Amino acid sequence: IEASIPSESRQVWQKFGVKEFGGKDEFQQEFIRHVETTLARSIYNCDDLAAYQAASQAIRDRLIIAWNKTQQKHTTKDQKRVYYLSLEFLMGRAMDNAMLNAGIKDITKAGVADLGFKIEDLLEQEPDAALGNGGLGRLAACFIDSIASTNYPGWGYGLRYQYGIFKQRIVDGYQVESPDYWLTFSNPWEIPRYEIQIDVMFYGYTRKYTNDDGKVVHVWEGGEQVQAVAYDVPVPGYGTETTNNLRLWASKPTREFDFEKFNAGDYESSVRESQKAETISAVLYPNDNFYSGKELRLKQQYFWVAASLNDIIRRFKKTHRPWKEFPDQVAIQLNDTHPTLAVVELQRILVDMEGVEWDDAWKIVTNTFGYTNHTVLPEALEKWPVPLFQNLLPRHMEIIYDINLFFLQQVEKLFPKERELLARVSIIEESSPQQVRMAYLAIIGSHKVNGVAELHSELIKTTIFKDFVTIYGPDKFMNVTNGITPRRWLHQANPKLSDLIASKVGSYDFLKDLNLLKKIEPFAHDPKFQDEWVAIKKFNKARLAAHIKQYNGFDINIDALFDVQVKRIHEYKRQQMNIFGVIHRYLSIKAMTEKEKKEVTPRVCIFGGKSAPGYYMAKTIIKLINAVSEVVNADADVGDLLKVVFIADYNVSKAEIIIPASDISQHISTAGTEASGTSNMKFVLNGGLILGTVDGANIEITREVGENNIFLFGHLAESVEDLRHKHRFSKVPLDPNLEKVFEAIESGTFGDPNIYNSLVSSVTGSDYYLVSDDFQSYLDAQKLVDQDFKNKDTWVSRSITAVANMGFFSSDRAIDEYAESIWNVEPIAVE
Ligand code: OAK
Repeated sequence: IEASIPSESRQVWQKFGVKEFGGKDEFQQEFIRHVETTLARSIYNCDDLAAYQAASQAIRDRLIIAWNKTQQKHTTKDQKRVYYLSLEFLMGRAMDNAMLNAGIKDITKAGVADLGFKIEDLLEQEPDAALGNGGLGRLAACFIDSIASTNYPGWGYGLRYQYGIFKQRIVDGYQVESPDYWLTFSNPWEIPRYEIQIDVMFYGYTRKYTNDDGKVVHVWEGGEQVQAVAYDVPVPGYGTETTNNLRLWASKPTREFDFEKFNAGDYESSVRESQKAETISAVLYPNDNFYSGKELRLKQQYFWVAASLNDIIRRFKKTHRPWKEFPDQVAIQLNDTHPTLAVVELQRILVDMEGVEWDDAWKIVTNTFGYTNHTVLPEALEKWPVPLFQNLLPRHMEIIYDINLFFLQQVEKLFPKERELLARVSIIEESSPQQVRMAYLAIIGSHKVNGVAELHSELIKTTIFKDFVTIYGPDKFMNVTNGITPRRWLHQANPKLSDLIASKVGSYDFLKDLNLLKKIEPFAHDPKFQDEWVAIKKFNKARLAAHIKQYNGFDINIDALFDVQVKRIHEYKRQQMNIFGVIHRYLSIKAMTEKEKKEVTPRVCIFGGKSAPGYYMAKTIIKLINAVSEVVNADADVGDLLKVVFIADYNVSKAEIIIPASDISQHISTAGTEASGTSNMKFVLNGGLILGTVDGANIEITREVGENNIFLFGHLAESVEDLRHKHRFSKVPLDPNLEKVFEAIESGTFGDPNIYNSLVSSVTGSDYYLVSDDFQSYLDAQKLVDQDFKNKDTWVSRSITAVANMGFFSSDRAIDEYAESIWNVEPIAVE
């Protein structure tokens, strides 16, 4: 296009090329221009919302300029790029992050202040982009921040849900969901690309014919068409010009509506088809670590995968390279099995549309993809019923059968006569109906498979994917321990701590090279540094207390120990064990003399998290927490010694307030169940200590910060199977302290005990999550926490030492590992 513009015109273009605003004045000019033109408002009706929108527009313009530069640079350099395919991106708010990463926070803050606004009030106007459930979606958000910040050419691809994760309210102690329509006031952080429209087909039938060259050609036709429209979200790197892209797809009908029906007066059915198309990207499925085999979900997956691959291939084709070079130009990472259809879709495009031979195509496919597993929980593993699959994607089903056939032939050659092995590793599970095992397809279609923490990566090799290690050898399987972005999770969430650290490190370079945190370790026992450290924690606790006052309506004592467990509610994460522990504490305090009470370490036990709407047990846990909160907080015998808080609607923005305020946070999953956890890293990075099981990344955190700076308890992963076996085949006596807790529940101390029957019997019965087995060890660890918290000096030095040793958990490090050992991509500097 540029070449078509005559050279004298090009000079005009260059003369007026848009520049990024420099200082405060230029920002203010842009701000006012957006108020008056983009928003069509004025000084007389510019409220906080309008001011937020105008400031966002000004900042977004800046990002777009950097985005354009970056894309031009990446196109001319023409190096290999990485594409991160994730059905979830749990981004949270964008404005503060954009200001920080672009290095314009001071300018904008001062700029809006002159115009009569407080930056904090404007930031509060932004709704969270909550396009994810929990760990997997938030990891994707941290990863794209790091890919940009470390200058890798990389895009995210996802879905533009109109409704993100539901909003949670607590009514009468129960979770009540309402829709999260986050796009009400338009979204300044996205750029609609109405010109990028991709047709996607579902249903239809297949046929084959032999062409003039005697080649068998497969055709898929006659299905329903929908259109994917691109929305681009700029992803600015921190301290670099690199601004990458997150491309989210929205579904649109191919025909607006059926005019014939419309003219015949059948208005309703004339728009029905268009409405059906739009539902594809309408809503995020609200399950975390759980598979529910709904057709619409499979539709979402194919819609997104087909649009993304089409886009990637279009970009590749512009370089006029032969197909065999595709994996030298393109790396695609599958964020769990949700995008696994991409493996099949690429094979289909190569073989059916581009005429590449099957074996050559398959080499291209497997060299392109990498697969990350995020869970070993059996209920989370995706398996699609063959009939449903076949109906929706008939050609893909055929290709899967062929992939499976060739794979099983290869296995048979390697391990002749091992019939059972063949059945075990087949992509098709021989159940009724048959099922497509997506994880197996992802392994077979990728050159690398990784877990997300050391223990987890070992577990997948020895349990769920054991046979594949036998077949492929161990080198295909590896570990990349998760990480978090220190920009959002330290500097943005805890600016005071970030400033204090910078005063000792000598700069903010630790936000790019987190290992520099080591430089604060010598100050762990420095009284002045300790005082400042303690004051910041206190400030953050007061900030959270104000939030709790506003939303829960009561005061908490900020000198008490803040004990926090915030994450999705799930039996494996064991919030039930936590609340049983709280009940135990309550009963103990009730039994104390006034003198004994003087020795108690006051605690505020803080919970937060959403339950999947259909997850009965998780909802019961929420109800119990709220019931206990009501009783305990109103009990004058207890006073300030114990308070219980449930913070409703836990999300990224609330995490940014809650995490910096914790003294202790709980990561207490049954050993072997939590793949990694990432909030554990966030809490320690903010100076809180962990009370946790020997699970997920807790293990590596312990190695980094030292055993003295973490409270570990509970059975190890290797004992879990035996313990479960015991529960199944004999009567294991209940832990005596837990028995007293259950007596209190059953006697009605926390309201109608029948509500909790199934929750209690899940423990008194098979106790699959080993709550009773770990309970004594949990209480012992809690006791140690109480004692150690009294010794302020050692507590704060442990907190400082822990932070100093968290460098490893930056997502920049994780991304470098992916780039080096899976993607083979190199960074590109953008001036
Ligand atoms: C969600 C849906 C399906 C499968 C897994 C998940 C998921 O969120 N897994 C979580 O991924 C995080 C990022 O790797 C881990 O830190 C969590 O431990 C894991 O539960």
